[in-house]
Amino acid sequence: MSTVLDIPVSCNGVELDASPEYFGELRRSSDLLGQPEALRARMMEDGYLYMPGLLDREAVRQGRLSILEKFQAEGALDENAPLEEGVARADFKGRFIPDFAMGNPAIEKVLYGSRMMAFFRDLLGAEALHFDFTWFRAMTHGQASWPHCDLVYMSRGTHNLYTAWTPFGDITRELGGLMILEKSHLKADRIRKYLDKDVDSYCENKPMTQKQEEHPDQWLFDGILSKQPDTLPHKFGGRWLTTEFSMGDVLVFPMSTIHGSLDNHTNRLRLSSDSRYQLASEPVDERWVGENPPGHGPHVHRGVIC
Ligand SMILES: O=C(O)CCC(=O)C(=O)O
Ligand SMILES: [Fe+2]
Repeated sequence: MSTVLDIPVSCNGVELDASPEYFGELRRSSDLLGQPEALRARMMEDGYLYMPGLLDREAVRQGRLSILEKFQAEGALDENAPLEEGVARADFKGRFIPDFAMGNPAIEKVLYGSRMMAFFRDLLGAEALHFDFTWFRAMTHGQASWPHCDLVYMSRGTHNLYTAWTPFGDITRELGGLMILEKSHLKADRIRKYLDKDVDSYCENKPMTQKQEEHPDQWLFDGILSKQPDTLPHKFGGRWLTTEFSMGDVLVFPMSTIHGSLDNHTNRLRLSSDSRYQLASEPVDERWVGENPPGHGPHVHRGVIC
């Protein structure tokens, strides 16, 4: 069986085995809020912390509306549906929209406001800082993220770094949402070669591939761990874990946890962000901080000896 309530469980069209040995629910850790030791222990044990209701739901809703208003202004939404539902026009294709999120007070209040920063101060044990770059995604029908670890995109500062994945809408199973490969943070040795990569680095001592020579402006490596998400539970021995997320929830995980997302099977936008937090005292990956974070691309490419 690969369906739950008749909704296919899939990632970029690849069906996942939804039987209980291979697919399950994220564990909720909101009962540990305000207990830093217990939060750290749970993070070490599970490789993630799912914190339902950590954020103010109304503030998240205001953030959602601010994004939907921008889509409405560009004519991306179905005018016959209420704005809040975020129904996309049939010809609209979702995309990565950091430009809608950065400098947007309604979004930054949620992601970098007191609740989130206090949570990371507790988890990290001292003053936290956040990256200035905000990853924000509007996913439409059939769009999802392939399995990966975040380290390959942001390893140039401390590796004691966390991602917060924040839904900006109630994300039912048919809208997709994030999934985590159970206990994958404990299997880092098995993917060491992958984790040591940096999507903006190239091998100085190896000839460029023809593709790289033809498209020097493109990514050298896309950071994807696997395009066979269905095989990973068998290969690593853990289930894919997800849940039905609500506005106000946050899912936090470290750089070595394997994760991806499920397909959106609706005509509504799946809105979510990923933001990053670390100790203020530790080195920062320069690509993601400053007034105009440089981000990925040829301007930050580095030659390394492979
Ligand atoms: O929302 C997604 O599809 C992917 C998010 C992700 O990879 C992350 O939060 O690190
Ligand atoms: Fe990620």
